[in-house]
Amino acid sequence: MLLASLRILLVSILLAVSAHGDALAYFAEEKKPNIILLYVDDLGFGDIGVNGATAVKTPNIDQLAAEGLNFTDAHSTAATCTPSRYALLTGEYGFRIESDILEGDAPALIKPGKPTLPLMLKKAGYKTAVIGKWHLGLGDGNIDWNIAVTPGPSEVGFDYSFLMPVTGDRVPTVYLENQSVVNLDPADPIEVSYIKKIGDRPHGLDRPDLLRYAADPQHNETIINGVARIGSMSGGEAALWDDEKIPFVFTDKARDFIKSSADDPFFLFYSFHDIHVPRMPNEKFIGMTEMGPRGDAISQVDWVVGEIVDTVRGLGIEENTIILFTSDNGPVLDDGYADHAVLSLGSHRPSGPYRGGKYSAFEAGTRMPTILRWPGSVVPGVSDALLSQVDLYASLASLLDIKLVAGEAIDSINTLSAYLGTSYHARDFIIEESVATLSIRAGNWKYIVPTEKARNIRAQWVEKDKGIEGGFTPNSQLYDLISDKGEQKNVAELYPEKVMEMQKKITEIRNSGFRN
Ligand code: NG6
Ligand code: CA
Repeated sequence: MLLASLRILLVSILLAVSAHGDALAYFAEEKKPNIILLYVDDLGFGDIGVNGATAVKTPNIDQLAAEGLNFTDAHSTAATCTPSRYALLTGEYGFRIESDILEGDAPALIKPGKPTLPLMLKKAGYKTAVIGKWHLGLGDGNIDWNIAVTPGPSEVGFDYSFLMPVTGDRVPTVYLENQSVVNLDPADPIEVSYIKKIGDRPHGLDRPDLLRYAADPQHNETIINGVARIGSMSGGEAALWDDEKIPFVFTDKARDFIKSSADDPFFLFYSFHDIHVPRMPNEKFIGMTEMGPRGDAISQVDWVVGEIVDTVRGLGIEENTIILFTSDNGPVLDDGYADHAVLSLGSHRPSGPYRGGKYSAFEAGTRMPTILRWPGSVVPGVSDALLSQVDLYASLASLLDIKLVAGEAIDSINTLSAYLGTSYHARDFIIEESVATLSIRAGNWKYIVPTEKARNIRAQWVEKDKGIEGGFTPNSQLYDLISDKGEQKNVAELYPEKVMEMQKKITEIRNSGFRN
């Protein structure tokens, strides 16, 4: 206990004296901390107990918050998966490469040679792994799923990978271990097409009678395990995953990796498939909430968190392990499948007090549940620092005394002291990407860049088909989050100078990056 307090004091002093929150020489003698990033898919700010969830209990996540720092204004970079993950791993916003939600056969988005977070950590001596959903593209544009798929995680810095290649609602529905399909029978090769129907598996459009959940027109191709997916897939019968076992499979792999790495510093990017669609929680969790599959999938996430924490505790490496829990984008209800997510919400608000959700330009698109736990080094509490996931790169580099080179992670700023809670100030500005436009936060001001709805197909799709408040309008929108957390009152006309200032700042950032 005393040792732990001394450690916290030491970390605080080192952060305070180093001019820019730079290197902790401290680690020269101490062991570098392990880093576990628990990255949930589509989990909303209000979906965890500690942030006010009412219809689902998340005891393990709440415990993590009780023993760590709970952030109330921490953001993913985007309101969808691919650009959020791209920014997290490269320290560069997705809009710079116009990244969008990728199809299941899309080529690798992070090109070999690009500086990445795992490569930076490898320079500091870390063993690195990604386990879970990838959705960052694989291969070079013409994937043969029957041989090792490259480039992929190993080409961008992961020593070990165990992947769901895209999303649960896209084919191929198979795991890849170190970039090769697990359990592939060479006599039953896999083929995938996003253009035409291939093979004998029925498609949802033709056989709605075979479906567990009714699906929208995009989720109406290959039926696997009673669920119609996006894309057509033939072959690979022995390799198909079992949706109800995905979290167990990922967690077993994570346990193995943690155990076999306990003597090295390691980085584990644990990328959940939950609570993305199709939501098919294991029977162990069915009925744990009255919210249906979406709520039960949150219980399943909470269970995984407990398992990972127990593994770390069991190995006696708790005080040397940073656990960062967060999500890639805001919440969504029926996202293609009628899985009753809309019903039985009661007083539960997936977006918490914020407006919008996944895809949206409003706050709930990117304001993520975020908890950092590092026993003995980080004082438990609540932080309202304006934090962005894009800064994890430069912040961890600073923690480990790795100097970033010119052109590396150009949007990533060292906000380590805010991550570790020795300061409650992180960013003056952050950018939030949605599917149709960019927003900028300057302290508590929020500005949404006007967008021509009619010209943007995805924006139309979100607002019309999904019924999600996108916030995409042809007019400037300015909100004062101090008096108007829920972004209800557009004050752009009252503060034309603020609007101009925000527009200018966005242009500046677009042209040069945050760190220049
Ligand atoms: C969309 C899918 C949606 C989801 C999303 C990706 C349709 C109509 N919807 O294109 O179901 O898969 O992509 O979600 O096709 S994300 O969290 O990975 O960004
Ligand atoms: Ca997501």
